[in-house]
Parts: sequence; C-alpha cells; structure tokens
Amino acid sequence: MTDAVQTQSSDAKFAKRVFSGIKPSGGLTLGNYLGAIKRFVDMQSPDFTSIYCVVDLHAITVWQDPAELKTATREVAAGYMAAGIDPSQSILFNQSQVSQHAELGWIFNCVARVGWMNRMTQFKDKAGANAEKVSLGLYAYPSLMAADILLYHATHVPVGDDQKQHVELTRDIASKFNHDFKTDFFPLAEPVIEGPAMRIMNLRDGTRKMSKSGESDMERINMTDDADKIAKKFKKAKTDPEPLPETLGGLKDRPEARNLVDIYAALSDQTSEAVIAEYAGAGWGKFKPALAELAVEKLAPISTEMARLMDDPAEIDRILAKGSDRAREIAAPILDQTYEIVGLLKA
Ligand code: AQP
Repeated sequence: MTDAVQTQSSDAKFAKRVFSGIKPSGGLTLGNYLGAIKRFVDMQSPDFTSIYCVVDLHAITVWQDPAELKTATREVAAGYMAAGIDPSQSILFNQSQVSQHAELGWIFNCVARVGWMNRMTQFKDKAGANAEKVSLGLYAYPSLMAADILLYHATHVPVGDDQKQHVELTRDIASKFNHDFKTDFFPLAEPVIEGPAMRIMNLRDGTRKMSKSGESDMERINMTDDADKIAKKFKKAKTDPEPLPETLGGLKDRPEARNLVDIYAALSDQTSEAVIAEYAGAGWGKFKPALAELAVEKLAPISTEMARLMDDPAEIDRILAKGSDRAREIAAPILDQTYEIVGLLKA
C-alpha cells in the first residue's frame, strides 16, 4: 500500500476507495504498465475496495475498429490480471457494461463549465489543429472520467502525470455539484501520482509521452513485445553522446537520457538517484543493454501470462461480467441518490 493511500482523503466522511482505468485504444505500453498498472497492483489491499476498469467508452472518443476494440478490451483486462490484479479482490470490469457511468456522465456534463473543458491540455494535444473535426465525446471526456470516479465515491485515483488535470477537474465537478445542490454527497478524490514513472516518454522524442496510439511502433515498448524487439527498441532509442552524469541534476535538459534512467528506476523499484549512483560515468553501450535485460526480465512473465489468458477469451468475458455485477451494486444506489438530489422524478 502506498503512503498516499494510507493518508485520509480530504473528506473524512468517505471510506477509502480506489478507482482507476485504462482505455482499450490499442495495445498496452510500458507507460501504461509503469505509470498505472504496476501501481494499481501495489494499491490492492483487503482493507479497502479497489475498482479497476477498462474504459471502453473513453476509447471510442476516437475511431476504433469494432472487432479490434473487443480484442483490445480483453487485452487490457488480461494485462491487469497478468500484472497481478486479482479479480476476486479488486473489482475488474469494462465501463460500457455499467450503464450508470454514461448516465452520471450526462449529469456532470450539465455541471461542468465549457470554460473548464477549454483548459484541458490533453484535449488540446489530441485535437491539435483539428479541433473542429474531433468528436464531441473527446471534448467531454473529462466529465465522463469524473463520473467514473465519483460513481463509486472513490477517494484515491492512481494515475500517470498526464491525467492529473482531469482528476483535478473531477474535484471541481464534485465541489460544484455539492455547492449547487447544498449537499456533501460527492467526495473530493485525491490523485495519487508518485514514483519515477509518472510520465514515461516516447523513445524517439523525450519531450513527448509514450502512447499506445503513437505513430511509430519504435517509439514505445508494448507489453506484448518479445525480448528481441525490446532489445532493438532500446538500442535504437534516441539518446545523446554524453555518458551518464554523476548526479541526477546532470540529466537536466537531457530528456531522452532522463527517460531511460527513470524507466530503469521504475522497473527495478529504485529511485532515479540510485540508478545514477550505480551507472555514473557509464556510456549507452553499457546502460542500454542493461536496461533491455531488466525490461525483459520484468515484462516477459507478464506478457507470457497475458498470452495465456488471451487464449481463453470466454473466461476473460466471464471475469468482466462478474466484475460488472459487483460494480453495479455500488454504482446503482449512488446514481439513484444523485437523481434524487437533482430532482429527476422516479414515477
Ligand atoms: N507514458 C506514460 N507514462 C506514465 N503513465 C502513463 N499512462 C499512459 N501513458 C503513460 C497512464 O496510464 C493510465 C491509462 O491511460 P489511458 O490509456 O486511459 O489514456 P492515455 O493516458 O491517453 O494513454 P495513451 O497510452 O496515451 O493512450 P492513447 O494513445 O490512446 O491516447 C493513466 O493513468 C495514464 O496516466
């Protein structure tokens, strides 16, 4: 359990409850693993409910091939389980099967302000110069994400750094709802962002995030890559001619070098300072093969287990269906109470 979870939520009235999700918008990357899944596993505890979701409704904010979406949904579920999420302990399900997410999302569309959405940097990054042509869903994504979290009265949300702004917006939505309806119904969820892997960067450009949907396969490590591919991708990863410095401060303005050090640190459960202390003065000819070997050692058991799970899609579907039932048991009364607070007549 992380320190952040041991601390109370800002709302003492709410019991600790962890929620997070991953979009099935492609194959899982090392960024998803280190920034999210590995930390979700660390946050499982019999002392509180943890809810991990495959957020398929978020995936369709950009075009997804229907058959590939189903496979990617099962693959994210397999990735969670292969990395150590235990579906008998955590609630594991896919978002679309619990219709309360979309229903609360609509209520929050009516609470959130357009000005708030206009400040979301992820929308600006994803829409780019094409903002007129992207889906309305991509723009409204953060209010659906607020619904995902608040539907369970979640108090702690482990995410990578790129999602921090969306969790902050979730707090704004909860506050405005509570204020407008003179209630304290929704908690102010805390983003849990910690460790060296909060933003794993693209292997070809250390100023851009590693993403599932990035253009080139060489810019990311996929959770399903084999040992040869992982070694090749790290070997070809962009770096600079300098050896590793004596201190972490020496990596300032060297984003690609810093990224590889952070990846090594996260994979080996060390701080980035400890990695620099071990490799001070080393060249890339030494560091990159060591990093590739470590990545293969950590990822191979997970990808082998993912492949085994993916061989039995019906079993994954059964696990997700069971998780949806458990999720609905929490979500339905919270949505019913929300409707009551808002004044939606139940005739
Ligand atoms: N590069 C990353 N470093 C650290 N954490 C990351 N996460 C994603 N990429 C990195 C974290 O993984 C969780 C799930 O993210 P998501 O799949 O729902 O959305 P995303 O952040 O938009 O992921 P991608 O890979 O970039 O997907 P595409 O390319 O489809 O948009 C989140 O906690 C996220 O912070």
